[in-house]
Amino acid sequence: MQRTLSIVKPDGVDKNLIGEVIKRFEKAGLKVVALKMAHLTKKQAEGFYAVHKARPFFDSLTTFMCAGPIVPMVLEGNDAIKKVRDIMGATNPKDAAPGTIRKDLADSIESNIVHGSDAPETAVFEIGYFFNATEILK
Ligand code: IDP
Ligand code: MG
Repeated sequence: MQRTLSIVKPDGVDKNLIGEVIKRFEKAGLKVVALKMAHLTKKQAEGFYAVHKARPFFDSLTTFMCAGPIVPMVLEGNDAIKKVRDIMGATNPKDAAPGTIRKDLADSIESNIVHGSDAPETAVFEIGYFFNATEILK
């Protein structure tokens, strides 16, 4: 069993795709064990994406991530981190495989609908960024 953090990004919420994203995760056998809606400040978005601080797209990405509400969630299941990444597709929708969220629904490399943790250590940090232990189902 593994846990990972996913987020429906502001573009996904704006396009009424919260249900569509969750449906794809649930269909793959992943369990939603925590879920909320949030609207990040610029500082909070910068803290979440701190690993990308040196990247040229950091300011644009963090501005985008606080432009509207988001839906962070914790997903649990076998190999959850990889499963979520596979369902999301490549960062750039142009490179994403058919049938993935980003290929089917995303507009651009930045506005790509969904986030998913990329490793066990990042999952722990990212889950803790949004949820207390008491907010996650046992
Ligand atoms: P990931 O979300 O597929 O893990 P990362 O490389 O971790 O991709 O980048 C985090 C987020 O930053 C991406 O999901 C996307 O929103 C944005 N991003 C990544 N690369 C670029 C870029 O080259 N231009 C603009 N935004 C980018
Ligand atoms: Mg990433």
